[in-house]
Amino acid sequence: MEKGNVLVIGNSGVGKSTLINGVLGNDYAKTGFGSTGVTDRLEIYESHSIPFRIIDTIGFEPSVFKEWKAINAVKSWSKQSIKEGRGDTKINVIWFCVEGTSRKFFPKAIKDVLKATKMWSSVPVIVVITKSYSVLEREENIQMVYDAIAAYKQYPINLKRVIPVVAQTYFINESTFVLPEGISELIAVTNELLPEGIQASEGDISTFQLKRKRTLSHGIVGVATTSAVVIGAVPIPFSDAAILGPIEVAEINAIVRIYGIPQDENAKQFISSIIEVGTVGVVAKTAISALKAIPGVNVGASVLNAMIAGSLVAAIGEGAIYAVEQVYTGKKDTNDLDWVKKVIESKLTSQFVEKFNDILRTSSEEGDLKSVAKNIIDLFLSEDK
Ligand SMILES: Nc1nc2c(ncn2[C@@H]2O[C@H](COP(=O)(O)OP(=O)(O)OP(=O)(O)O)[C@@H](O)[C@H]2O)c(=O)[nH]1
Ligand SMILES: [Mg+2]
Repeated sequence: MEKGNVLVIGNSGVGKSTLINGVLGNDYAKTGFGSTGVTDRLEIYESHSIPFRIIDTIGFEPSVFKEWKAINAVKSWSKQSIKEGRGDTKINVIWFCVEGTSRKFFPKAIKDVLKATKMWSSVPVIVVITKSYSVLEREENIQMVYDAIAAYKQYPINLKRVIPVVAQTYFINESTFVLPEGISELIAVTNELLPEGIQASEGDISTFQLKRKRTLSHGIVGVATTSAVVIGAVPIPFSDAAILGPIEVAEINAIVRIYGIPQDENAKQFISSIIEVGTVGVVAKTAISALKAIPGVNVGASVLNAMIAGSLVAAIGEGAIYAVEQVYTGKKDTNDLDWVKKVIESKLTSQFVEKFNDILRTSSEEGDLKSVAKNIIDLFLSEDK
């Protein structure tokens, strides 16, 4: 069975390392004595008796910089291990530590951690209230944690449990002390959550990767649109759509590469179907004639041509991203040529003319080409999908 990974985070000095010692039984983790024992990078602990690794992070200082240092350390750990051929370094459960003795700082501490861990939004989280020495305050502290988390809806987390813990005997005086508590509950709940956590991290990673690919593709379409605007502004005696062929070829090829679609014969056909619709296809030609015939246009002929060229390349790029994403996620296949043609054609029909009208309306008379390109990109690529 796959060994899970538990990420332990929380402000500096809340007791993360002490907690880990409490869980692992032996003195695996370094704990802080004064300023020298502060963990200054990731420490990863394993024990034969427990089916998960525990990752101790550096404390979250109030400075933004430190916050990112801890999270970046975790990210590069994951990346590095995947490169080395080990795929078992995703975060499966988070122990999010807040200090029971300073509960008035719960909201601030919780906000910082929520922000930093937003890339793991579906990973199960256990909030550990460390140093829960006061038995009387425990219930109230649990409620305060729930309230603080509920106040930050913009950073959703998969909160599963709040557990007050004393990791090490706490001496009030020679004869009065608080015994360790909550550790075995923490281990049991973590165990229970591991299967779900292993699935969740798969999901988070693929959503994250999909978003990255989409952002990169938007960048490609932006560049292609800008080139099309520049080319379109120069009067040329050829058919407008065909002149954009090379730009579209580069655009679609780049998108296909970003999504890692295998470059086989099917993919080549798939790409040429898209280009065909955008260059010599009837729908593209009809769209262009429609745009040229819009009455009462207050921009010059060359700016109008620039807008048409840019819009065409942006619309095709947007359609291509959608189509390629369907292939990437396994919903469609590159040999489904009729389908992909329809997708691209649909991007060039009524919606297209509508968007173009918006661009016309928002562009000023003198309309420099840069702002024309920017308007087009914003309009075609801004919708949330
Ligand atoms: N007695 C007792 N002391 C604790 C407990 N938890 C934390 N402490 C003390 O609190 C101090 C800080 O604990 P650490 O575990 O080093 O805190 P940390 O979160 O790892 O701190 P950084 O590594 O700086 O981020 C140490 O002096 C611990 O001994 C506990 O449950 N019982
Ligand atoms: Mg520590």
